Amino acid sequence: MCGIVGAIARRNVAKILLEGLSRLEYRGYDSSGVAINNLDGVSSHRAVGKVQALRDKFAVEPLDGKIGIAHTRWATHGKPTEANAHPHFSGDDLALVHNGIIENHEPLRRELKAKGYEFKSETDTEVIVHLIHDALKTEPDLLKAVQNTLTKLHGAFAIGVVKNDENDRFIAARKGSPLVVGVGIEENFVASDQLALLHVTDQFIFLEEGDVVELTRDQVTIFDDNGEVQERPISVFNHNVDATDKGEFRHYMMKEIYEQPKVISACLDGRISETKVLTSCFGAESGFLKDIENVHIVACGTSYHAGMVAKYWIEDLAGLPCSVEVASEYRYRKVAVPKNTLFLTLSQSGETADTLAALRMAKELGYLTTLAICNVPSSTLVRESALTLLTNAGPEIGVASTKAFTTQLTALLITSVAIAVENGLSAEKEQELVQAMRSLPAYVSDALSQDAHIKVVADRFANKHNALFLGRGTMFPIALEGSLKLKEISYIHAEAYPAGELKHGPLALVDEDMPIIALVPHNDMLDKLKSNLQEVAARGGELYVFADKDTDLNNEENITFTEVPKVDSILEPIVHTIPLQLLSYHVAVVKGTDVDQPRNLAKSVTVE
Ligand code: HGA
Repeated sequence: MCGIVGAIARRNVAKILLEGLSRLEYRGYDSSGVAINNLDGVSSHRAVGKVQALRDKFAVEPLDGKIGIAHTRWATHGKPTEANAHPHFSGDDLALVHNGIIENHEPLRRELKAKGYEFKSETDTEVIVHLIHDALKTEPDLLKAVQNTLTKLHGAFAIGVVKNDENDRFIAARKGSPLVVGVGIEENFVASDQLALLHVTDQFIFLEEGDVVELTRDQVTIFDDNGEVQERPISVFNHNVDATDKGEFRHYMMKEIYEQPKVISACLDGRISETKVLTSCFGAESGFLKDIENVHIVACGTSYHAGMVAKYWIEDLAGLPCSVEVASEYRYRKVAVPKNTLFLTLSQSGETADTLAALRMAKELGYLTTLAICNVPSSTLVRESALTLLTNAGPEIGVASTKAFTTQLTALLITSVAIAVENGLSAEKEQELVQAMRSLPAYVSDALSQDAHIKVVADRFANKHNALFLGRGTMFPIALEGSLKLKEISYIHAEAYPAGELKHGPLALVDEDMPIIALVPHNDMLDKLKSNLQEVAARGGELYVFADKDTDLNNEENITFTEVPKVDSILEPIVHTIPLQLLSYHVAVVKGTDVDQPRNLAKSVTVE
């Protein structure tokens, strides 16, 4: 979602802010803006479109100053226009950037209008800056005026505030949206994500819910939501994982697809031996595994699809009931929690607003414990969960998730086997599964070798408006994920169905124009799926089959066949994901869409 950067230094901060925005652009990219405080007051540039449009304005009219705030927007309230772009002002001297949603903005707007404030935008954000301005009339200290204002806001926010006569500090705060402080030498920063600041520092402080922070050049003072000063630890970023460079690849998405053998290895590393899952990977408290009687998995989007695969694994291997639910539904209903239920969340960023809200709700509901499978060690989800299994995928910049998904699946497989071991899985079966996992990176590499063939296949999708994905068993969630990927980046309408559901409705859609993408597992579902394919072929549907060659589907007429390596069936959902990622990628490239930053989407969904 939106990205915020703020800086105070002894040098001009304009370049620092613009570079920070470019690094944050994956979060939101409909408009951007910067406000810089210098001795003449606060001046600003805002522009619709990508950060380059803002850079173009700086090229014509540079801004120069030693304190500034900046923002890249993913609109929630009001169209992506220049008037709605942040920073927002109250008068000429007070400017603010905001990530989040102010839920009570309507009554606040009415109150402020009654006091004579004029609104220049349609955003919920603008109320905050006028409220601070109003508070300053009775409380001239900017820090206190901000603290007083925040008590009036309902919803989620991370903010940065500058004022023209404040030449030695700026204020930032967070509640419900992420914000990190970057600590430099005689300069300090804030940002929505530490990636935005890696060009200026590697020392970070992760703010807690409700924190307000005063940043001067030499000091960072953090106040909790009771106004008490708090010391928070500084973490040092490991530069080996700064992957904000595309390398030889044309898009981040392709780079991230090709990183999968390496990051799946990193995810397995230290979590399995030659024969066993090493339960120490869940932390000192791995004793919880033997008490689990149920599992509830809650996630959003691609992570939800990973959770759906895990349901098959957990029920099959451990024989325990497992339910999977999207977080935006879970958080707003009354949930019945059976005794000894593990609450498991999945999120790439660990900042997904709905998943965090679900976790906070679950913590009140008497679960056995909470486990987060997440890619970002410093994220709120990790900090607020009792246990964590990191996916170790490294930064994922492409909006369409690829390596985060396959490493989530890998982490879920480790978790499923660990739970199963406590529920009667034999040592031989555990060893067999662990051996299969050890070969996973090599199979994923093999799957990537179909890239050139898939590129040719993708050409045939360029003029399609619809596509239907079919799978059975663990391949059904992979079909869902494949169709989501195609929708997200190529804007082709795609649906996914369990293949057995075909004749209960979707078969009506099948004609010569409809490509059907079938994921064929090589297990006891094979013959059933072959029958489903016959049903499609009989109606003239164009069949694209992804299967291993021993399925004997490669020589069938009317089938475009893509070979997937033959693997142990437990690995099939992970290995079958690879060709679908490549297909979506190449279709998007043929169609000329913005692969890494598809329209209307943002990487880390930090608002509801
Ligand atoms: N509500 C504000 C900020 C949106 C946001 O944080 N998106 O991620 C707006 O619409 O400008």
